[in-house]
Amino acid sequence: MRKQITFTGFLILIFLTACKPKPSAGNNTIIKVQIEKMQFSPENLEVKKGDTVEWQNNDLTPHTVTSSIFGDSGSLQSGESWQHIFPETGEFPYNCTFHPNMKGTIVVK
Ligand SMILES: [Cu+2]
Repeated sequence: MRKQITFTGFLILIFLTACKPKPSAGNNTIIKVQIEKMQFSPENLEVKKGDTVEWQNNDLTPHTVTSSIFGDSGSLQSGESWQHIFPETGEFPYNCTFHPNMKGTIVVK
């Protein structure tokens, strides 16, 4: 009898573990920044905590999305895109390493 209860408990535990939602830093909202004509558009973007920002390079030349705070996309070729999730509030400036005058800021509220 005791053995059976333990086995039932074991099955319940497996069931609960399988049903547990997977932890995720993001909230599945994606906001796009277009890279066009040597500019980030919009240059200043306000998003909510947990949002994902996706940069899309619509220029023919490669660009980067580079920040000392949140990371570096590496070289984005024409048509390529890069995503980053912003789990914390704050102001996050970035630029393009190939064109230092290309600048943008993500404000996370
Ligand atoms: Cu650039």
